[in-house]
Amino acid sequence: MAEKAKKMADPVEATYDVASQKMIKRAQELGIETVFDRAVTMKACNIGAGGTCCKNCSMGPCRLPLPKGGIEGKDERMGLCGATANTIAARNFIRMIAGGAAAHSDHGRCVAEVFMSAAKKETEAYKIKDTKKLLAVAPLLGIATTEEVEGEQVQRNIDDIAVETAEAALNEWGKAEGELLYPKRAPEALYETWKKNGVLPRNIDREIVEIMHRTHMGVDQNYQNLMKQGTRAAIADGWGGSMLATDLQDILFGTPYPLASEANLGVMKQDMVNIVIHGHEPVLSEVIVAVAQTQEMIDYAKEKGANGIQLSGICCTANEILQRHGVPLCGTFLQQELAIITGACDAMVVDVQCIFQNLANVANCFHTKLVTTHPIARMEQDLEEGNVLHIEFDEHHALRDAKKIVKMAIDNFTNRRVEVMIPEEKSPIVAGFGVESIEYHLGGTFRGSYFTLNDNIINGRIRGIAGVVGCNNARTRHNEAHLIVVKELIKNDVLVLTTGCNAIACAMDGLLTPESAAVYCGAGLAEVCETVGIPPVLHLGSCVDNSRILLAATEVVKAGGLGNDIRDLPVAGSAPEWMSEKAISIGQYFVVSGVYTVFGVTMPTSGAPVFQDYIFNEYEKMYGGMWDFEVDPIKHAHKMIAHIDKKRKALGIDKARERVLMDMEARMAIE
Ligand code: SF4
Ligand code: MSK
Repeated sequence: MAEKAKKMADPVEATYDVASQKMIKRAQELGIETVFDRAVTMKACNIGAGGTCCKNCSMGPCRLPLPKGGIEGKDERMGLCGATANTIAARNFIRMIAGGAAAHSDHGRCVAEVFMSAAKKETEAYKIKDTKKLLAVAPLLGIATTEEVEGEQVQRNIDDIAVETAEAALNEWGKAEGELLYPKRAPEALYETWKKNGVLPRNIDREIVEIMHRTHMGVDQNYQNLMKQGTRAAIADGWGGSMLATDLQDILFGTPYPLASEANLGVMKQDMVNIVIHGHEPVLSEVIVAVAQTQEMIDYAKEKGANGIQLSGICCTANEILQRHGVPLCGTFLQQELAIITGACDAMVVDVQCIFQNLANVANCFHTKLVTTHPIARMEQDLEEGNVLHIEFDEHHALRDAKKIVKMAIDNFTNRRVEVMIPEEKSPIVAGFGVESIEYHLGGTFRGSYFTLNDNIINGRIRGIAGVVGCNNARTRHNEAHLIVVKELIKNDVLVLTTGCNAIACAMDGLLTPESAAVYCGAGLAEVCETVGIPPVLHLGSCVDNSRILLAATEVVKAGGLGNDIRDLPVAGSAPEWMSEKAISIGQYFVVSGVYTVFGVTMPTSGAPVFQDYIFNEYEKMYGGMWDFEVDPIKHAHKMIAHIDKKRKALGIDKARERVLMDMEARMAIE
């Protein structure tokens, strides 16, 4: 009997991006299966997607499907132990927060440890680069930057400040007493809201561990109480682990400043050694960037017949090395397999998070060396002979590790065995914005303040600000929702701040250029962007850099004229194609910081309507922000715009938006 042909993805239905369509087709021609094909052949479970499948003990899994036609009267669904749909969904939801907060925060801890080595001068690979930022951050962790000498305040020794800052930062993960320090950076009203609701985090690790305890079989069975703990852990992520990661990375590697680069698979070069860096923690990739730029390595690449070394990145490590060094973006989360399928990837170096295990299978179809580098993120295959190998990174010999990896990639250049096919698509971009550079660029006449940004919001040129972030999800067309949501927002004069894979999607589509303002923006936003020369979509970095969005919102509050708290601002959040537990943690800290936040794809609360109503509606009274869910990207954007308009109305600045273009006759009538 003839074997039934395996179902494969339709490349055009699978992705909005033309380069990716070409590469999916290429993979299918070569008989290599990708995530896009598996998404067609493997269906997701609706009960799990709705949040009501519990497997927290071995009497389960207990699956509680939502009855057709919804719940009428009392919801009598329960698991064997009696756990209700609300309890199960809330437990699952906060376990996702724990996973996300742990990932971001452990990333932060790793950076803090490297920071400590650098401060103590135990490593030659890392040095404190941004002392100005060190002096700004140290007092936030309780470290004095000046001392009295002969009756005068003078700056303390910078090395002492660095070591004490590292100690204080590391203490935030496990201190025995008190509360996390960074939430005090939030607007005072927000800090008081957290205090009133009893959700101020004690330390980062404790809040994550407590989630695992509370959600163990037979512990916390009250969805509101469970969410209280989820909130503590989410704040410990956004205003703790992630914010520390961002700050310490800026001090160690430099605070990003706008720079030009390119994005999409077309940044790879046939005649060069291609090293693709993928993951989240930039500690090793920072050194790889430095080593790959040395004359010694460039000469070695030339000796092997290449014209040089082309670095590029996938996912958030990509965003990190882009924003500090201008290294081009190779692609988003869903393009990781495709980068290898070009046949030109001589080495892919991965660290932690968002790395497909299938990369090993794809790499073994080519000459590509797939290098795992992190002790906590290994692959089954990196123990075997073959293309997948483990070179464990350690900050004390980071230079040696980076050289070994770069040299190995160069040696591999001559081993390419499949015809190279790199799609030509790529877009120019301007990336690397942050709290500091927004202040500078939108400072207008009064450089170095947020007043001009606020002024443009008040006068209605800028209708509001949206944070659009998050992943790709193979259950939905790659990049489509990202781009429709963002374009609809900027068309309606909403300035977009972006991170993660949304930032890469926008980059690939040309939205990160100042020129895109004239093409896509409403008249007000276009005018602002053209005047100051910024894109309407500002790249703020990686997933941990969502903390930059929180701090930018705090600066807007401080600048005045738009209320006393983030909840008063005309702002909204969105993750149109989310997939990661980290996205749920980010969503939760956006929401409890006062930001209305809409998710696309699926919502892991939809199977428990009472619990969902709690975080979609009741939350607004408690925190000012609330969750929402909308798959249709146009409706998704308009829900955000409606919220922005609601806030403008509450602030009494809704009239300013109704700007009328007057002709001479009308002007004379006024005079
Ligand atoms: Fe089922 Fe309760 Fe065990 Fe969950 S904890 S699997 S609902 S018996
Ligand atoms: S990389 S977490 S797929 S944004 Fe940060 Fe992209 Fe989401 Fe990973």
